[in-house]
Formats: sequence, C-alpha cells, structure tokens
Amino acid sequence: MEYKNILVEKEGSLAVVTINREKALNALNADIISELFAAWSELEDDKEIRAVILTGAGEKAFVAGADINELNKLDSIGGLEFANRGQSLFWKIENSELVTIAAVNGFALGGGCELAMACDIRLAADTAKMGQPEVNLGIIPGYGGTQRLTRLVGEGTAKLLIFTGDMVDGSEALRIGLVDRVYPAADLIEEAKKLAGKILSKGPAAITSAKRCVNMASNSTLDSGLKFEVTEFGAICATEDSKEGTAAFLEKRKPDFGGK
Ligand code: DAK
Repeated sequence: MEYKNILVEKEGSLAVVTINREKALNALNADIISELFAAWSELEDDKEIRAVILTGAGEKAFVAGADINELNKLDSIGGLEFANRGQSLFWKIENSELVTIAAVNGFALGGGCELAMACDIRLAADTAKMGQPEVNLGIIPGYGGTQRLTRLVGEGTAKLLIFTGDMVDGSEALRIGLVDRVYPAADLIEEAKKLAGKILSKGPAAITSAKRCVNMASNSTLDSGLKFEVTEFGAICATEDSKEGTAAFLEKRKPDFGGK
C-alpha cells in the first residue's frame, strides 16, 4: 500500500516505520492513525517481518502529540470515535507479535509519549523531550497515558508528570524508567537497529511467547500470570527451535533457528 504520511522501509526481518509529517512535528492526525493501522496489518501479514523500529522524521520530534487542530473540533461523539480508533491502534501495536522498538528522536508529547509507551522497548536520543502536557490544553491523556505511564514509572511520578505537564529529557526519562536506554542523537537509529538485530537472532517463537507473558504481567494477578507462563512454556517446549537451541548449547555451536 502507498502511504502519504508515514515511510515504511524493510530490511530483512526488520521494518523501520517513520512518521513523516515534519512540518507539524509529526503530530498524529486521523490520516496518520489510519496509515499506521494499515501498515501494522501489512507488516503482521508479511511473514518475513518480525521487528519494527518506530521513529519520527527529522531531528526535532518523534511525535509532538495528537493533532491539536483536530482535537479542537471534537464534540462528544467525535471524541469517542477518536478515542476508540487511537486506542485500538495502540492496543494493536502493544499486542502485536512484532517486536516494536520506539526510537524517540525528539519531542514525544501527549499521544507521542503514549505511542512510545505502547512499544515494547523505548530507546531515546539524549535530546529527546517527553511528557504528557494534556492538562495545558484542559484535557487528560486519552491514548492510555494514565495507565501505561503509571505502570512504567509508578503512581507518584506519573501524577507528577501528568499534573504538571512538565517534559523530561532523555537522561531523566531513563532515570525514572520511561525509556530503557539513551544514546547520542546521531547514534540512535543505528543502536535501535543493532538491538533489533540481536533480538532477531533469537528463537522467534520464544520472543513472541516472552512478549505475551511480559504483557500479561501488567494485565493480571501474579497467580494467573504464572499460570499463563506455565502454559506458554509448555507450548515452547514443543517447538523445533527449543530443541535446536538446547542442542546447539550442548554441542557448543551457534543455534540455527528455523522459526518452527
Ligand atoms: N498538533 C498540531 N500541530 C502541532 C503540534 C500538535 N500537537 N505540535 C506542534 N505543532 C505544529 C505547530 O503548530 C507549528 O506549526 P506552524 O505554526 O509552523 O504551522 C509546528 O508544529 C512547529 O511547532 P512550534 O513552532 O510550536 O515549535 P517549537 O519548537 O516552538 O515548540 C513544542 C515545540 C513541541 C514545544 C510545541 O510545538 C508544542 O508545545 N506543541 C504541542 C505539544 C502538545 O501539547 N502535545 C500534546 C497534544 S495533546 C484522547 C487521545 C489522545 C489525546 C487526547 C485525548 N482521547 C482518546 C480522548 C492526546 C492528546 C495530545 O497528544
């Protein structure tokens, strides 16, 4: 499919998706949400692709939030549709079998911070600025910010960021657990590709199963999460990759995972 507002580049098993609306700091409008939805479906259907790096065009912004021009025009029904479409996209990304790495290359505000939080792993440039400034606009986060930020950084820090609308830079985002690693801006994409390459070298079924299990930790009690892990472990033991990985260790060679 042809996209107008995003770029989708494929390199082997990795896709790099770039939100490409630099003049508005990559703010998420309805077209971008629709294109991201379509792109994710396309990438999920492409059996070659197993990981995605999500980033923003230019040096200034990852995504500076939902498009405030569109927000300004929403009535109650429009707001509900807006919420449903955006939240189902973020849900799709979070629960996709694709491993997703957000490369936060600048402003990640409001819906932009929420989009990064829906990804599995967040790498940030030292120049990144992240936050949930919705209260400045008289609204609250609506793409999962109150829930995912609280799970990532804890209730006190989430309230601090959401109530003040303050931004944090890359190193502060790392300190509070909002991102997982920080790099000089010029190295960010290369580091994201290196990380993706490392993950792609592991057993594919093991990675998707591990993702399901870790996601379950945020959505269940410890007891049911542990039961889920047991079931997933049983299923993994039936894969050829689990036999190959363990045999390779015992034979002192590198595993050759076939993805089965
Ligand atoms: N929307 C639309 N345009 C934006 C934008 C945004 N979020 N952010 C920046 N732009 C546009 C600016 O209007 C400007 O356009 P022109 O004037 O050149 O036409 C251009 O990008 C460059 O921005 P600036 O000139 O402002 O650049 P600066 O370097 O001076 O400032 C900034 C950068 C990021 C600090 C500033 O642009 C800024 O404060 N932007 C707004 C950031 C923000 O408040 N983001 C959160 C948006 S609210 C919901 C779901 C989701 C949401 C809400 C509800 N439900 C499900 C109900 C999400 C809400 C949000 O994300």
